[in-house]
Amino acid sequence: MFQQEPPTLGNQYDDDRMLRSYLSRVCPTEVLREIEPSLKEMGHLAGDELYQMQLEDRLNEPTLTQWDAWGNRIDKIEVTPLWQKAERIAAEHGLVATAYEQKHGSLSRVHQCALAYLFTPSTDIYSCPLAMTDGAARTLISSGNKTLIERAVPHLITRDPVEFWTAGQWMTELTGGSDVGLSETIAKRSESEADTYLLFGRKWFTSAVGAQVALTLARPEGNPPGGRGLALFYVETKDEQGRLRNIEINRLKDKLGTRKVPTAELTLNGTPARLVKGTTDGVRNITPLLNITRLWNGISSVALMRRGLALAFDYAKKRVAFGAPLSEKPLHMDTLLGLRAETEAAFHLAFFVAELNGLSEAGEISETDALLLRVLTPIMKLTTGKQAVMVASEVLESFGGAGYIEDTGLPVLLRDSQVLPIWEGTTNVLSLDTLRSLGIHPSEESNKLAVLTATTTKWLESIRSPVLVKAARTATLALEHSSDWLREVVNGDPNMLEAGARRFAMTVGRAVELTLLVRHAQWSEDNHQDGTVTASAQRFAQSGVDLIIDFTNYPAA
Ligand code: MFK
Repeated sequence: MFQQEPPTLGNQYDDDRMLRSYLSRVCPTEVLREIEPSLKEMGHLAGDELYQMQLEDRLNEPTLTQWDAWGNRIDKIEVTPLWQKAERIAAEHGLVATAYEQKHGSLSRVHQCALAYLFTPSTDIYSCPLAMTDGAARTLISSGNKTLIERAVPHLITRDPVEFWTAGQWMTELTGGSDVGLSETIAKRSESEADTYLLFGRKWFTSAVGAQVALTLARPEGNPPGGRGLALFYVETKDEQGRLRNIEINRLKDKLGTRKVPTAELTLNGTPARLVKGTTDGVRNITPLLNITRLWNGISSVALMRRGLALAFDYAKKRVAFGAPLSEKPLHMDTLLGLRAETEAAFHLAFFVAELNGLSEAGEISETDALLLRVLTPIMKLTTGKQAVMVASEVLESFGGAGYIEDTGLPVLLRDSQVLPIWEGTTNVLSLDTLRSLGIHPSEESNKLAVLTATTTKWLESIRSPVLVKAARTATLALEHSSDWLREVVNGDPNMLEAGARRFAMTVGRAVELTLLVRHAQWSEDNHQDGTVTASAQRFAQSGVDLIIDFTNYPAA
């Protein structure tokens, strides 16, 4: 009787031409030689032991036990076996630490992101607590708060699983996940403990609630409304006996995806907390955390896209229909190659933002690159998040009915991808952040976009291959159109500017992705006689780069 062979995974580093080719361009030979063993090891774990465990762990979910047998409120969260293992592996393999040990200067961040990219698809969004841990370490370091840096950072960046702490990020309240300035949590000075505040309020969406510490926002009594009236606080969630410090976990969220992540609603009932940096400007002070988690979001997007493709390409070799394996069917392969082009484009943007973070953290960033980092972070997050959902949906379809069946382990790819455009700033909120990062005000024309286009023009100077020259032209025209649109609307009807912000940000995102892809394709042709990236660039250039619509008036609903 017929038996279908399932898709399988090999070493996820060895099998990933895209990652290896990228690293061999950006890393000096010596650096690549030093980091490769760690990547091979993670690639092996991700394709073998962790992947098998992930399939076995499929039906497990975190549990919340609110009361013990004797009526004591305990609010104990237990995560699944996969997550327990993921925490240990993450610490030992330096999933956060690598970026802080700075063994390879600015490339340490690229190394860490490559590890995260390999680890993420086999650990059911354990990247969420890691992202927040990384973001909390970066935020505390940049706050200059010596006491908190000495107290917490060594735990957040250690490789010792016993000493390792994860961090939460408690921002969202019932008033809103986007308009954080509306937060209602109040901070009262403690009368008994110096330098301590007590927090009272309700946090409506706190991811990975098992963390030992959290960064959160609250309004010190008497402060004005809005984001400026909030302050950034550091919380240690448990006391020496392991009891929550005046925190009640009301319930776990019943989410579409990320089901392994214990996301909870909390009541803070006098939770002790310390100021991280001043008594105001909490929103501004928490932005280093947001920018790091947005980087992780982009890396997770490309990681899930790549996992889907690894399974789909493998399956295409094994699945026979209408007389031949799917891998010999032009239409099936054309579909997969389209997804590969999207993935490759997204990959280069996400890792370029990782490079910029690395330069910043190593203290080597130029003024231009610092500007690019600020502008491209929201653009990268919003562009790759959308691509991840599209690619995951198509990957499921490429399996036919099997892609819709839970115990293949495929549907989770789509469910988990769907969170990527939502959390850490929705597409629309990040489109507006893009305008904010460009310094756009109705009366003031920004030249920051010109800095970006000057940079992409420079990257494209050395393109010679005729196919790539044509693709580069598409990117350049899209960026020119973006600049023209912005110039046109910036001094006109503010509704036009806001209404077009998503199309503008997505166009810049896709155009920069194409530029980076073209640059890498030329390098691949020159150094490896490899035309695969060129094929992706050619295809991506014709897959909708310029999304701007030139309305003459603000369109009525
Ligand atoms: C898989 C990996 C991912 C892991 C995810 C972990 C799970 C976490 C689950 C969550 O979703 S946690 C919640 C995530 N929430 C958000 O991301 C909030 C989305 N909303 C925004 O980003 C809004 O734009 C924002 C809250 C920042 C707007 O608030 P305000 O009060 O209107 O801020 P305002 O006045 O625009 O900005 C305050 C200051 O911060 C300004 O600087 P100045 O004070 O100097 O003028 C801004 O320029 C600055 N700022 C804002 N965003 C910035 C920034 N600076 C740098 N980078 C940014 N991104």
